[in-house]
Amino acid sequence: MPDINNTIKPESNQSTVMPAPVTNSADSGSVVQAQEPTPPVASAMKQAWNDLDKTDQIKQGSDDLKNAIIGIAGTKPTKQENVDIYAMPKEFQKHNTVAGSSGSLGLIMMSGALLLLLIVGSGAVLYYLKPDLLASMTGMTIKGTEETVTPPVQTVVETPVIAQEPVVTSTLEIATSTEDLMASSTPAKDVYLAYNIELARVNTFADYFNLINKYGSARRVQQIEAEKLLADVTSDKGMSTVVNLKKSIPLLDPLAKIVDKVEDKLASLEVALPDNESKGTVDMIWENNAWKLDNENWQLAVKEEAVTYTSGQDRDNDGLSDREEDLFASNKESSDSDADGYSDAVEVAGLYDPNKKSAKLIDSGKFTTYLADDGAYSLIRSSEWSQSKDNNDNSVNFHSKDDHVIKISTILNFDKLSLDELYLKQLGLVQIDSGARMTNDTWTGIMSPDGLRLYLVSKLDTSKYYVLEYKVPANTSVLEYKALLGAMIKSLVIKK
Ligand SMILES: [Ca+2]
Ligand SMILES: [Ca+2]
Repeated sequence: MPDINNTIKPESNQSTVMPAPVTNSADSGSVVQAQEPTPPVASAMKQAWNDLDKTDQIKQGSDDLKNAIIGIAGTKPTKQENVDIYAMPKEFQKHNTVAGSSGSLGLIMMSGALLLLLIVGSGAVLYYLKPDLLASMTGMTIKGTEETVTPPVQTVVETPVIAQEPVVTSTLEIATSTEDLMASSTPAKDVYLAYNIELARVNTFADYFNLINKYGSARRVQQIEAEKLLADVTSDKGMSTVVNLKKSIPLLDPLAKIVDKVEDKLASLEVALPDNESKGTVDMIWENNAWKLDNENWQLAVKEEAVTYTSGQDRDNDGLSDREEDLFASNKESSDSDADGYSDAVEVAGLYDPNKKSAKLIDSGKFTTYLADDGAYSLIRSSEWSQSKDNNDNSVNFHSKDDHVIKISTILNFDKLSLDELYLKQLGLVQIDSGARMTNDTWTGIMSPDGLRLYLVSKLDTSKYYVLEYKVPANTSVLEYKALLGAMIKSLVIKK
């Protein structure tokens, strides 16, 4: 028998007869309540009813239940399809309860499903559209986004390495590295060219002094300051010193080949002039973050007029040309004019008068002593010759009537070169012929290979040097006054 005390919820979704709730206290005391069932519950009850019909075991129970219902209702429900009264067995009540609560549960589940869908959907959208955002939100690496996300991340990481690191290091090196400073500063070669050009514009010693202060190394500046004290720069001498200097340094042009070798803080410039004969070595030194001129040596091609010099006519063949015999008033027809046993040439070379025994040439009346303005030197000169000073190269020139010139120049030895160095430098030679050396009580000198130019320095003062040279007129190659040159050299006395 089914427990009539159970609460029965008659199904009535489709019923036209709805039994009112009845309390059968006399019979069973149970309360049968007919409630309006929710559609899913009705469906479940209907299924349960059908199941009751199908199951033999509970068939009887169900009939009893039907009868009980009929008893309660007073009428037997017509067995129409329209009237269905369902009672739920106890075991189904639970289901019913569950089923009844399944309304809110389903809502919760549906909401949960919607939420899940929303989350998944959002995730999917983010996954495809904003993977990096998703990754940052989740803190996870999104597979499939690695290829697209990682490269930008690497770029961000590498960019500072590639773009910033060199900038940082080079900036530091610019501030600290001598090499970089050298690289970014005016090259030694260009500094020298700038100096060289400005040198061409120098006209006074003051100009040159300023030029050296601008381009010279500390050593060179110190040197020029000493030279400034040494030389009377307001005099013609200071002026001629500069001119002489300018003569000894060629003006370079773009054709000059300059090879610079930089080692540490020294730059050596090897300069070759277009004539392929003159060349120079310039030493530049790195000081105060710039290239400074420290030294320069020029070997200018000596204009060797491919002239073969010949001696002047010497009728008596005594070593004095006929024109020299005229100067000395000696006998052109006799090699020993005074018949003292010494030839005229030997006497002149020894500064003796060839016309008078044991007489000095200086006492012959034909010669006088020339004393330099500053008293630095003295030598004999023919009274017959004219004399001129050339302030351009600080020289004194003695001119014959036939335009031969013997000149003596005073040159400051800027670089404090030895006589040998000076000689080699000036003549562009690599060695000195032993026979070229000459000496005197007051000086030492070296004669040029052609015998026409003597370089000499004082035994007392090497801050300057002298050049005594014989210049023949351009229109001749005859050496008319070679013996006279020898006499003048012999007479030269450097007093300082
Ligand atoms: Ca002669
Ligand atoms: Ca004689």
